[in-house]
Amino acid sequence: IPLQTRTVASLSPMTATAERVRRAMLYVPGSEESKIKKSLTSPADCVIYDLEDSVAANRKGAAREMVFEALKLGTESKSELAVRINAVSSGLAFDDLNVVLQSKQLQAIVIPKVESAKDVNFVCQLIDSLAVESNRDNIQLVACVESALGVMNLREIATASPRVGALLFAAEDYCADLGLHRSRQKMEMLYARSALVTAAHAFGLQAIDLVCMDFRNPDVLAEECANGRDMGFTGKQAIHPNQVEVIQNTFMPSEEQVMRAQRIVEGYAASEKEGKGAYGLDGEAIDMPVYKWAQKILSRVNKARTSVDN
Ligand code: 1VU
Repeated sequence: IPLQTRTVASLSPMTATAERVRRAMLYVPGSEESKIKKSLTSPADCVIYDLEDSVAANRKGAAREMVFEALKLGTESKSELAVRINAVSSGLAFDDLNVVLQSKQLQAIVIPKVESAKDVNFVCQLIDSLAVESNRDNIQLVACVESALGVMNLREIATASPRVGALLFAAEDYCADLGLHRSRQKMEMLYARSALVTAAHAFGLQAIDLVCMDFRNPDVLAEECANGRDMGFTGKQAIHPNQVEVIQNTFMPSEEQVMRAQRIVEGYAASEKEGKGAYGLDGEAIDMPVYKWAQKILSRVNKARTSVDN
């Protein structure tokens, strides 16, 4: 399917375990039936049924059951099906996992407030002992880093288990932890977001950016998406269905970039045949780092294409 003939937002994330596409990850409160229903037809790459902050304390038990049922209904969904459990430190995570790991459809667990490898290991051990056997190998982890300690321990979190597929930055709790005011410019989080992106790329993981809380303002969303993409994030969290398409389109190389990358790769191969490591294209020097950039762009698009074909 030629990429140019479809909008990038229509690409499906269903693909091999290690190659899941996660540009837009939409939270759906696990205790709200109408939103769960709406999520079943969402084009989001990943739907995250939330058992944590969007669920009131007195609805936790009901939410677990509702999410379990929602996962069953998601069989036909094109989205990756994930559940955000409560933090390991909350004492609620075992009860969450005890229910959702009985699902054959669950594809990812989002672990909030991860501060060290121990949090990841706790969840891995429960997957190994409680998950339905036929689904056990399919379950990936998204580790949410939302504190100063989590940022300090990024390496051990990223490498805690091969199940970890993505690191996710959560701005609200990070700002609360450090007593920061979240600004539109986001300078107060620059170090933490850069550190997370760097750790993710160093260990071959995806990097998921913060939530745009101003969910009725398309300008702020577009600005945030471009900022996150330019920093190296590969996707972004969403809290409202109307954020999904903008996020998906931003976290995909543009057609212009893809065409340039194709020309760079072709030109580089030709120049190498002539024994040259650098050549000029449209007045700009193309050398090995630019060639690697072009390869990365094409590889990202090919992964998305593969996911469409599957
Ligand atoms: O048209 P309908 O009535 O059928 O549907 C509404 C609404 O139910 C639905 N909708 C959603 N469906 C699925 N997932 C969602 N997240 C979601 N949000 C809304 O879309 C239709 C239009 O909705 P609306 O514009 O009237 O929006 P509401 O006022 O109903 O809801 C706004 C909020 C922000 C409350 C809602 O979008 C929401 O609950 N979002 C998720 C919040 C969440 O999960 N927070 C925790 C994760 S974020 C985090 O922890 C970092 C701070």
